[in-house]
Amino acid sequence: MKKTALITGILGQDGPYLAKLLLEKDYKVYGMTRRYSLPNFGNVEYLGIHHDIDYVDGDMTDESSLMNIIKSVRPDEVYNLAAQSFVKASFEQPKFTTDVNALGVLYLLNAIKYFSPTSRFYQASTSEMFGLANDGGYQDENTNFHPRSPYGVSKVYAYWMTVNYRESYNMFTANGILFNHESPIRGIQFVTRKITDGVAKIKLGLATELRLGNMEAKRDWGFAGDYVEAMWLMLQTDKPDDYVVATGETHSVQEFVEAAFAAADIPDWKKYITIDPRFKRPAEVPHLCGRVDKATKQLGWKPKVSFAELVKMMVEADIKRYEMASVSRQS
Ligand code: NAP
Ligand code: F7E
Repeated sequence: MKKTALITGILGQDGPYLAKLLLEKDYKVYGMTRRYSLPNFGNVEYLGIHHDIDYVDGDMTDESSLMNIIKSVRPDEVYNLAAQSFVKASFEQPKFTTDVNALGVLYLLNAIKYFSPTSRFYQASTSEMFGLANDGGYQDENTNFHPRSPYGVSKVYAYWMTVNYRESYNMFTANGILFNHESPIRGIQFVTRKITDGVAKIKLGLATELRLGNMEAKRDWGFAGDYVEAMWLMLQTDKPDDYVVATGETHSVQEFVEAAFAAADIPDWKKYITIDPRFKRPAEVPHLCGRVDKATKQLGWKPKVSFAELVKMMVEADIKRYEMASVSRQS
């Protein structure tokens, strides 16, 4: 019998990478999609797996839809990746962010508790829960939470609900506390993809400027394709637990900009950058750097793609996208 997995957030960045990994491991993969006015299957098409996924309709804010899905699919594993995941937008839409990221997780945990209590559950927790907290420059499983945005706060609620259902009902629930991870299918609003897309346009003469906010913020950036493997490993253990997933290396936004311009062979990056206060946040997370010892020791997980390789991969993919679009316009 094939193992079955349900992935919420299947059409985002991580969903397609995780689905690809599970399909390679011979899982039957169900992907939950919400109602759309225009189909947005670009990321699953990019990874060539669109036709291998069984789509089911649901929304994290609609408890009955989650109950129906869990009742009918009864998956071996549930990966909850759905979220309003853009930190900046969470300041403008705090209630919506809370409905999806916090209450949505409660609904999903309840659906599992009532209709499929043996399903193993993965919650997409985040380094944004640490926010201002850092122990000597690093964050790990023992670091206190000090979230700095409605997004971070909503994820702290979901984190503790995931722990609470494990402790209260003996359910197999695990939190992956993932630090920033990126890829060629990262959403265009996030700073890494915004930079690599902007650099590609400048390289091809389609733009002359890139507008950014706080260039000093530091992040621990890894490759999404590596991180989904850690998600899967967390659900294969004998005992559920919570793990930090990171590279252990931190870089500023400015360092990412420099690396991206260098990867495209464009000298003098400074002349293309304009600081625009619209992209700054009411409260910032200044410094994230994860200590990944627990995941390495207990799961045998390590990141494979380096910072420089990640930047190059994303810049090259964006240049290729614009070149192909130009070829198809001409033909
Ligand atoms: P993403 O690209 O923003 O994808 C989020 C997905 O959630 C989208 O497919 C979106 O659907 C779906 N979604 C949003 N609201 C929903 C709702 N009400 N009901 C059902 N689905 C809904 O995020 P990601 O980068 O793949 O991240 C995956 C998860 O990991 C998220 O929970 C995120 O908060 C968390 N996380 C991400 C990072 C990171 O660096 N990427 C780090 C730590 C944690 P549409 O396609 O319809 O918009
Ligand atoms: O910002 C700064 C910005 O939006 C990174 C999500 O996946 O990772 C992500 O959250 C940094 C911040 O990601 C711009 O102020 C400067 O300091 O790419 P971001 P994020 O906020 O770190 C965590 C782990 C998640 O869980 C989230 O879901 O870059 N920054 N200038 C900018 N950021 C953006 N977006 N745009 C700018 O122009």
